Amino acid sequence: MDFQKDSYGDELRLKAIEKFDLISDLEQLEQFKTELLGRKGSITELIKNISTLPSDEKKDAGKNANLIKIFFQELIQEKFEEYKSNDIDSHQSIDLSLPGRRRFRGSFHPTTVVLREISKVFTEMGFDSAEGPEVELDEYNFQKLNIPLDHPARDMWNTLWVDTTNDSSLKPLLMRTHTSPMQIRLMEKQTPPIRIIVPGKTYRYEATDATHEWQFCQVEGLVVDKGITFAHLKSTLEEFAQKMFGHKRKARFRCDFFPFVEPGAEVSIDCFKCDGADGCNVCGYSGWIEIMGAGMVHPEVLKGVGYDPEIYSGFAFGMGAERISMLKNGIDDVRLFYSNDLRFLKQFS
Ligand code: FA5
Repeated sequence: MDFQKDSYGDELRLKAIEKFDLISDLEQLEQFKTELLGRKGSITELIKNISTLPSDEKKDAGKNANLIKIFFQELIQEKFEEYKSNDIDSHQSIDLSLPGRRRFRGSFHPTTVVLREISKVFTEMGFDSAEGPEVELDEYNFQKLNIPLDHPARDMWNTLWVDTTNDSSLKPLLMRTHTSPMQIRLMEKQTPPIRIIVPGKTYRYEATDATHEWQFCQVEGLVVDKGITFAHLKSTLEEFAQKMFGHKRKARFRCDFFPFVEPGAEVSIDCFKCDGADGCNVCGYSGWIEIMGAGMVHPEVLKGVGYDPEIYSGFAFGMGAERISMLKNGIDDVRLFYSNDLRFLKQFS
């Protein structure tokens, strides 16, 4: 390539060539490439700096910097090829006495593990399984669940909205704050009897702490048929708690408010860390960890999907998958699930 002496970037080019000549292995070559062409590499910086030059110098400087970039890209590529072919050559004489290379084996993420366990328990009880959209309509996430536009209960779910201002034909969209919208989608499509679970991701605009993430998974459950009562709800969830956590853990039902159920309940399990005794940082010193909301499907919700509440009744529940895994595995911070620390994740392989 034709480089002008003392032109823009020439000093950098000469120094880089000197460095290149000293490279003796693939690792050094990789590092050289990053130092030169990486996001903060010296050639990248050289190109960025052109904008600070007087306008009459910019054109030549740009041309030169580009030539330097192409020159090194080609040089590095050639060297890579050279190393690759050497590597192939060296493999042609195989040393059979060498121990084999250990293959890195991946494993399921702890959330996947717990979602599978939860699904197994409910499948054994005769539940089907379905999935639904993570980007959801306001209509399904709130309105059809008995939460009209200005209802204060919306404050219970800090919402991440999808910006639809560029397209007036779009209805208000959001990242679903819970899996409950699937109750409506399923009931709109089917006639009872319904017995189904819906595992999936949910999103909330929430400050994180040991038990709160901004993105987590829930498993929704829905049962609708003639003659379904709160006793069915309680026995199903007690059966679930025993199968999931063993006979030692206690489940607690307390009244709670969710606009789409009546009556509503909050289900908690006694804390794995302090055994529900004195309380600890995991259970917020209450002795109990809340794992799900539940209740009898509200008659208004049943009417909304065209079911006659005089004929049909049902129950629903929504549980946090990570909270269940925390309880099962003694994990004391929900933020560990998605911080991508292999030391944590490998424990579940
Ligand atoms: C709901 O989301 C309701 N949809 C549940 C429901 C379904 C009630 C059907 C009645 C009938 P809630 O916001 O409490 O409720 O969340 C349910 C569960 O998700 C909680 O019990 C908890 O286990 C989990 N959860 C909630 N917020 C978080 C968070 N920020 N991080 C991790 N898990 C969470």
